[in-house]
Amino acid sequence: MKFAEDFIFGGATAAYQCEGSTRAYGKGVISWDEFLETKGRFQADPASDFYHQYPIDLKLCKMFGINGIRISISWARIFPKGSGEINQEGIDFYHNLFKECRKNDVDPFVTLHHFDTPIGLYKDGDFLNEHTINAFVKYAEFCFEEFKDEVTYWFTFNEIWAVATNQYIEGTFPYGEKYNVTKAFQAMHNMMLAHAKAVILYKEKGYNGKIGVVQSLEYKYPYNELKVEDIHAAKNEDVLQNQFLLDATFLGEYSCETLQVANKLASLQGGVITIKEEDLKIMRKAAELNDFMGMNYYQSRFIQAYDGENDIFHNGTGEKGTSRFGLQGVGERMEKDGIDRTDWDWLIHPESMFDMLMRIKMQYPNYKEIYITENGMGYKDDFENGVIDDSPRIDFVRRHLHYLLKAVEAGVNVKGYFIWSLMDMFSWTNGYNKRYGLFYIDYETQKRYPKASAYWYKRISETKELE
Ligand code: BGP
Repeated sequence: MKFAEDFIFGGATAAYQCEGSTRAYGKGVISWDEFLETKGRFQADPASDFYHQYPIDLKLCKMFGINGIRISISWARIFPKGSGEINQEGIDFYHNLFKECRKNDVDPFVTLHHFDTPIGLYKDGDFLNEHTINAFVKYAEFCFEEFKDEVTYWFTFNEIWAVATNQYIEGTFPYGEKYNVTKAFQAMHNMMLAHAKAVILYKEKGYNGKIGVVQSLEYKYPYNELKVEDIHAAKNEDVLQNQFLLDATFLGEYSCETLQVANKLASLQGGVITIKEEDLKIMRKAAELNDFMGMNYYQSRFIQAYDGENDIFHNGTGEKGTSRFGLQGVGERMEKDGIDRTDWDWLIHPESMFDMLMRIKMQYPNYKEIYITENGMGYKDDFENGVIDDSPRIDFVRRHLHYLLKAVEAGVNVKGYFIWSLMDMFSWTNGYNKRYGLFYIDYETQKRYPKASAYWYKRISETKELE
């Protein structure tokens, strides 16, 4: 099993997590700035100081065989208030960044929204407010035109599910709201509508590149596959995280089964999801125009039926065994014998990535291309005189790449893999002790050090063979 000659061996980043300079160079305030300040645990400054260090990071890409980089544009660097006046300094920054990508033969895969809504729009309801949808489409339109000669691969959103669940169910993203399943569904639908509008606009203007969306998927298995209640619970979670968004992406509408489960879960809380026929018309059109889907894949879940009180605790420190997830009427996430976890309780279950890729091929045969746009392992790296032996991460990535190749062999069109993350960076709900990078960052000096995984990744990219 070998990787195709044109396979992308990428590294992923996101503006707010790596750029730093969050209140500098004309950038507007975003939802996270105030949220993190209120929490007082950590800030996104200077993070990996990518705003200044990007020439070094791109040089490292070239040296280490990394031929693709996921970058997100910070909406508030372009439109400090979300719409209206532009910030030329921000625009110039991204022009320079894309130039540097070309110089190093690294293809930029660019996301327009990676969790960072400008504060004014956020305060007015974020994507639950139609105004944000319209502002997003205008921002997208501006970027498509401004960067048309530099960017070939566009993603509208990063992880619509993560936005919805963390803002409205788990409470770990701003607004910090919990257990509101209806708002989560509504936000997902509205963001998919915004995505659809941006896709149609991109295609109607006849630009030369490709466009899609990044979804975060997790295979949901019943904890006890012989128990009908657990099978239902796994289905609930699957619709909530996967199927609702996959339907929206590839069908542009929701299947009967999807709607039945979604409406049932919303109605348990007395809520109603509003989906208009005119929205579906737009979404159906976009579903045909999408060029690819980005799939972020980290773990699977084993779910059992749950009727207890809502009880979610997020392990944001790396104290293994502290997370809990029980959502009344939906399900409870369980550990599973024989399946190891990271210190943040993420199940290490690479074969589930194969199951998910196969499921997409079977259930949505009109999908065109898939990129694994994030996969990687959060780990407390040891730094010993400049040497970072991160063998558990190598093992994690190797096993996932193995199942990726198996899926390709079984006929799934996977065009590339972006490790999360290119270098260590700020983690939204964990701060800085959860490292993911191929390159270690000493946050005091901002010096970069290749980890063992970087050397390993370079060999795979050069030989196209999995060791
Ligand atoms: C994804 C996000 C990334 C990144 C990654 C790791 O959900 O798209 O931005 O943060 O997960 O997650 P975490 O930092 O919470 O460990």
